[in-house]
Amino acid sequence: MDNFTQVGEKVVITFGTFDVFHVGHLRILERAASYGNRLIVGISTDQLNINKKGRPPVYHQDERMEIVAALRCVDDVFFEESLELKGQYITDKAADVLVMGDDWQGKFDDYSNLCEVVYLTRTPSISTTEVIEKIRL
Ligand code: C2G
Repeated sequence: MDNFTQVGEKVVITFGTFDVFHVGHLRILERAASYGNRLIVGISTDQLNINKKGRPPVYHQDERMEIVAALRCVDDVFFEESLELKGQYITDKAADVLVMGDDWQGKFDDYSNLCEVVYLTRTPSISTTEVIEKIRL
């Protein structure tokens, strides 16, 4: 449990890069928050993105974190340094529910021994890649 979580609160955790923040990001965070009383968000570091996608995000990790932390539905943020540490983060934050978009469907089922695992439908027709492409045109 982190220092700010109160006993009896239902803690929801989710993870993401949230680069070039858009309405799909906002909607999944708002829906994730509705699964409990407290939403904690792991922001993928720039290095994790370089390892995963071979390029850094458009926005620096400190800016991505600042944007997500400012949202009304978000209670706390931290950096996600590695995908393999997810179980550790769930335990450290005493999360009751892990929420992810369904592009990750089935990928985190192993964590169901630590918390409830929920996949939510992605918002159609928007992604960071599409926004970048549109700006380029
Ligand atoms: N998302 C969504 N609808 C979209 C786009 C994204 O619901 N149109 C969701 C994704 O499913 C994800 C969250 O928004 O749950 C963050 O998306 P990304 O920033 O693309 O996150 P990603 O790079 O997939 O990082 O440990 C997991 C990773 O850190 C997730």
